[in-house]
Amino acid sequence: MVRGPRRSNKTAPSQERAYLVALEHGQRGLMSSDESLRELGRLVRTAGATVVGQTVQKREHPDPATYIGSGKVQEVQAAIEETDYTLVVFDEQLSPAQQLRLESALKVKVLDRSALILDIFASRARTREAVLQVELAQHEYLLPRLRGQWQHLERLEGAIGSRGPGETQLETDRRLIGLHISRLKSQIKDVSRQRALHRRRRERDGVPVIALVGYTNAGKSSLLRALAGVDVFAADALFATLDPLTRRVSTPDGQTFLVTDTVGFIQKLPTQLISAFRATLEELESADLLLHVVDATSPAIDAQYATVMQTVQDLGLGDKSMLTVLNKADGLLLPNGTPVSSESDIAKVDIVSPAHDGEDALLVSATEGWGLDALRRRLTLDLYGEPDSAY
Ligand SMILES: Nc1nc2c(ncn2[C@@H]2O[C@H](COP(=O)(O)OP(=O)(O)OP(=O)(O)O)[C@@H](O)[C@H]2O)c(=O)[nH]1
Ligand SMILES: [Mg+2]
Repeated sequence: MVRGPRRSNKTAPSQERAYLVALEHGQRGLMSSDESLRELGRLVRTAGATVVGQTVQKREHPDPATYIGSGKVQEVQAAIEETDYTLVVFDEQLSPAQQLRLESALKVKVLDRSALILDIFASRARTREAVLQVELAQHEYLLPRLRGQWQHLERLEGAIGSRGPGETQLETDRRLIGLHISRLKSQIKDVSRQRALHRRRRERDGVPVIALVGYTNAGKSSLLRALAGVDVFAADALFATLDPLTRRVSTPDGQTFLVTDTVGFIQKLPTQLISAFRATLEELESADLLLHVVDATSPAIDAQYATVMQTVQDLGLGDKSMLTVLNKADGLLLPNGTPVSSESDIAKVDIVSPAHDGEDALLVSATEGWGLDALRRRLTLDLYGEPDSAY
């Protein structure tokens, strides 16, 4: 169920009908607006709504007032006739003022990509740490948008109860949220301290740590499952994994690594989420190696690869050693056009992408178990510096 920044959607229908809006402007992102819209559609479906229509606006710059311009707003307004949408989702972060204006023009809930991602994260959070982090991100998102929350009260000017002693309801609310944010931050700090203790204990064990990074849905959890031979939740949904999970992986000659699975990345990831997830992402900081899992079958492979590389940079992890694996090799085609159908086929695949810069990237299929011996061999070599004699 899609929950907006406003909490009071008591009358929400059982399945929301979402209309998607993207803007193609001078400042192009890593993905084309079509690819980005397709991704937004998957996010919407992951959040439990149906996509009933979409539109792309072309403008040199986003309109400061309505993001897409008033003419386009009218067009979106008219689309309700045909599509009966209950919700409009914008493919980028809207300013609080834009969101408010769009909501009053369109008379339905307006969400942006950030709110949608926050919603999915909220429904996925399981551990105390993830719950705290998502709650922090939601409050930070909500804070500058509070005006909309209390609009109905402002309209009832003078109504009893709409003013606190010496301050407006809005100010009281901002202050409460501010307090809650600092409380959440200190709770997260506690969890983070415990995590650091676990990490130090692991470091004392001297077992090298590999952290899986990659675009959401690339197959990180599936790869961990394949490597560790244990049950790890993997699903064809965006952000299936939120909580870091570490498993021991052994090679046939008894070498071991710890492999940590974490939250996936996505383009236009809300800044609140990146900072809120710092505690989780600290797992990446202590890793000896980042194993970058790429979905080799994705039509947006280059943009996804670039997004992950950029996010790794933004997190200050640019200096870490990284090994790239191109996953889902079973879904690729050979140069002669026939599908890859066995492990030995993967050596013949020809991939032209920055994700595959020749010598380094390894092709694997996590679900078929292909290429895993080569991967284990390579990891042993990188982390223990000697060939694994068992192979
Ligand atoms: N065909 C094929 N599908 C795969 C492979 N690896 C993973 N998948 C599928 O891709 C989807 C996503 O896999 P996950 O392992 O959940 O991906 P993830 O990177 O952990 O995703 P998030 O946790 O959402 O970031 C699932 O439906 C998997 O079954 C593979 O090698 N081949
Ligand atoms: Mg996962």
